[in-house]
Amino acid sequence: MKTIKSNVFKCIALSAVVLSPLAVEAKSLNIAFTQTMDSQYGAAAKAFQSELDKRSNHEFKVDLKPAGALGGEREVIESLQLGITAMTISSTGPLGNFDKDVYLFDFPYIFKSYDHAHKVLDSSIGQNMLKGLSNHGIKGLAWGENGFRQLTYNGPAILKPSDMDGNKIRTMENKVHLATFKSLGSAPVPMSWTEVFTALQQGTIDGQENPINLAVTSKLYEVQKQASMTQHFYSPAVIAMSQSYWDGLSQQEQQWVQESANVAAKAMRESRAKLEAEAMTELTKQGMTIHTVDIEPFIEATAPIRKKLASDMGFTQQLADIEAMN
Ligand code: EAX
Repeated sequence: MKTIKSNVFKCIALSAVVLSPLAVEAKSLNIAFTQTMDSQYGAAAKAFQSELDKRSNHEFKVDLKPAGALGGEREVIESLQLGITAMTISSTGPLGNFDKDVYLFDFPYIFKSYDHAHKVLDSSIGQNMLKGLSNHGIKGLAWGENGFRQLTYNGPAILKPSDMDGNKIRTMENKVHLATFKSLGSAPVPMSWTEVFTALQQGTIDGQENPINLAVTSKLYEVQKQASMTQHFYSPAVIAMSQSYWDGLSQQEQQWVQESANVAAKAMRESRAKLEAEAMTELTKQGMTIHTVDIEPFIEATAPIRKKLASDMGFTQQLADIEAMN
């Protein structure tokens, strides 16, 4: 009886396959990110979604998971490595914990402008960095953009490095960032972005640092009175896929994904530029005071830690190469 039954099932299953050769099952794909839909992350995710839909003739069902719906950046990267989440758009914040080569881009004041950063990311330095992620279960597709990071905080104005003294600033879970803030006398508190708003609201930290437009899209003006435009780190964003998900795609599908990621990276840079240009006016309107600061003293104050970390981590030559590309 059992055999007859299972043979019947086999027959039904087989005929379903034989009878519907044209029905290609849509591949579902989640893109996780911690920022909102109206940020540059949302712009990149939407661009990827529509581009892939177009190129693959609806073969992929792309779901956007904004605002930390699938966890913080560190958790999502782990989830990519395990093949649970297919894709992410993430800052490099926690990435150095998985591939220490990426720390190179997290050094303070190594990129002089957006043009300089783009030149480096689009050169063999940036492209080899993406390739290297494959050794860690992550397929690096393209460099999008988070932006230059600025301080937002409550308390006395920060206009020069010594004003940072004792400030409890949230940093990303990144040892280069932590060391930089400590060297300036600040008391950095590393945490996932998903916990930052509540920590600011409860006053367990005084401030945070991120591209200024994220203070608009994440409504940080509700809990922060001031901002200082210190531009201390340039923050790239990686558009990345789970290596095992990537390996399971056909060559044609991989090409569609890669091309769509390139379009998304471009959209992300454009969106960042637009949102950043509007941010100061919007934040002032929301009652924040924005200080433009002389960054030279900050560049000088971070010179010793830049030098020390570069030599400890073996990046002295790479930093010189980056500087020469300005
Ligand atoms: O990736 O954690 C952070 O501060 C990041 O810059 C932000 O969530 C975007």
